[in-house]
Formats: sequence, structure tokens, C-alpha cells
Amino acid sequence: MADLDQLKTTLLAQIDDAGTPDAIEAIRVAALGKSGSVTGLLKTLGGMTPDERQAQGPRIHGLREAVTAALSEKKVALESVALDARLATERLDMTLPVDAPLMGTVHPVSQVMDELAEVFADMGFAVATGPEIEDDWHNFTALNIPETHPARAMHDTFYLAGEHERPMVLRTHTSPVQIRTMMAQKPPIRIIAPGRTYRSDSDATHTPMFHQVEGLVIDEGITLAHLKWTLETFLKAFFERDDVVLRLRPSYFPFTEPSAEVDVGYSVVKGKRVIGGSEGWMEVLGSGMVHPKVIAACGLDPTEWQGFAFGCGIDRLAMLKYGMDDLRAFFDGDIRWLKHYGFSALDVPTLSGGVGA
Ligand code: 2U9
Repeated sequence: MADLDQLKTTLLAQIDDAGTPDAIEAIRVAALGKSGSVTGLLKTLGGMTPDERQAQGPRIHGLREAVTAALSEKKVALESVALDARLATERLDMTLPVDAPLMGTVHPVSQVMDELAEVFADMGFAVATGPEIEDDWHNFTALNIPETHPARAMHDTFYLAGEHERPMVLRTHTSPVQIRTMMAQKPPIRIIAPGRTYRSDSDATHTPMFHQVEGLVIDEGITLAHLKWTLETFLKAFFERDDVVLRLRPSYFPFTEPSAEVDVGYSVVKGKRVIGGSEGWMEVLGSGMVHPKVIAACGLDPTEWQGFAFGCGIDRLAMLKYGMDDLRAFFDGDIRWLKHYGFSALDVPTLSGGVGA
């Protein structure tokens, strides 16, 4: 059957010459489609005698297999060429100098974290970090929050599933970082612990993940006066105003005794509250003298070492300083919002240049 050999040679040559996936598809339809040339040959098998079928069947099926294999091989080769061509057009030269319109922006939360590190470094504080997945001892027990304490429920804790030696949680505050620092190094200690914290809470003013900064000082002879001076110096430098006024109100936290909530005076400018002056008061921080039980839990003698601690929300600090009013926008990843409120990666905050540069 010379026709069959001829057809095979023609089809394989056409496949070889095809230059696009569309050309391959056209050859497939013309050969293997409903009215295709190879399909036509397969149909003739039904009208053959058993002897003829035995002789021609393997040749016709062999033709179909050879054509199918050649089509598929050529298709893969053409697709790979097309992919290489597309990748070549999408290639980025990472060695090119930064082009301003292409550059991303620094998220306001990252910017404020850098500003906090700068302001506190100037007062001799180091930045400490720790795990976001914690055991309940570091997150609660060491902080004088025993199992039955209502604060455990108040924190709307995310517990991790599964069996663990100690129950594991997503840290509800950055306080376990200070616990770990007190256990790992001898006083004097001066640290801030900025980072992500988690509570099962979500509305216009709460997100399940939020950012906190806490501070801790442990030394000999530390008093409330050191706490007030530190917070006042921090807030004046952070908000870049000398007229920042603080008001300490008695409060309760299990990990500090005495405890104080810190209000900061604000003024109203063009209908917006800005920090400075004393037209009104808003709560910005929580603070207090570290509870002797917390100092003892970390293996230190509370008659020898005293200290103060404070905590506040970084997202709220960013909103107050940069005039944003919707907390949820912080976590939407909307490029327009980031372009508007983001900061240049090349403007690193410094005290000499202005921390909010
Ligand atoms: C150790 C000892 C004491 C950290 C503190 C607060 C007060 C506080 C809240 C403010 C707003 C958290 O983001 S917020 O909800 N924090 O009021 N935090 S004292 O006290 C510590 C921490 C660690 C070892």
C-alpha cells in the first residue's frame, strides 16, 4: 500500500514544517479529525476481509500512532519556544539602578517601627524580638496571669490545635519577648519589643493581627519618675513636638504594680485631632512598675532589681502621627493607599534628619 507510506511521509513533513501551535492543530484536524485522512483509512478496515484487515490493520494503526506522536512532540517544542520568547520580553535586569516610578514604598507600620527604634536607641534601648508562636507560660503564666485569671479570656487568645507539652498560642502581646530577655541576660536591661500580636477580635478599630511595641527597663533603684521621663521624651521625639503633655491615670494590669494608663493631650486642627496641647486627652499607652512576681518568675531577685514597662499599639501611633483614620486599610494591600501613605525606602528615619522624614 504505497498510498499509506506516501501519506505518512507527507504528514510527517508537514508536522516538521509547522511553525505555530495553530498550524499543528490544523494538521491534526486534517489527519485525525472526523473527516481526516488517517481517520478515513481507519474506516476502511470495517469493509475488509479478515485476511486484509490482519495485513492492513497494524499498518494503518501504526500510521495513526506515528502521526499522533509527531504532533505531540512538535506541539511541546513549539510551546517551549513560545514560553522562552514570552519570558525574554518579561525579563527584568536587576542590576539596573533603581528607577523611582518602579520603586515600592515602605508601609507606614514599618516606617513607625524604624522611627521607634531610632528614638529609643537614642535613650540607650536595644530592639528585642522573639517568636510569634508562644507557649502559655511565656505569654501568660510568667506575666502573673495564672490559668484562672480573667485576663486570659480577655485577650481573646488564638490557641494552636494539637498536643503540645505546654498549650501553644499566637502571642497576644510582645511581653513574652521581655520575659525571654530577662531570662537570657543579666540586668541592667533596656529594650523595646516591637512586632506582630494576635487577638481574635475584628471590627472597625480592631484587626486579628495588630502591631505592638512594648518597652522594659530593669535596673537598681528604678522608679515611676524614670517611667514618666522616658515616655515624655519618647512621645516628644516621636511626634516631633515640644508641647506634648502626659496625664497618668491609675489602672490595673496583672504584670505591673502600680499600673497607669497614659493619656496624651491633643489639639484640634482643621477638624482633626493632633498630638500636642491640652484641648482634650486621648489614651495612648499602658504602663507601670514591673510586678515583683514577674521579676521573680524570670529568676531575678525583686528586692535587688526593679523596673518599669509600657505598651502601646503601633498601628494607632501611625494613625495619630500620619492622620489616617481607617485601621483596616493598613492590611488591605491597596497599592493606591500604599502610594499615598507609604514612605520612600531611601529616606531612613534619623533623629538629626527628623524621624518622620
Ligand atoms: C514584662 C513586664 C511588664 C507591658 C505593658 C501595657 C502596660 C499595656 C496595652 C496598650 C495598648 C497593649 O496594644 S495594647 O492593647 N499594653 O497597657 N503593657 S504595661 O508590661 C510588661 C511587659 C513585659 C516582662
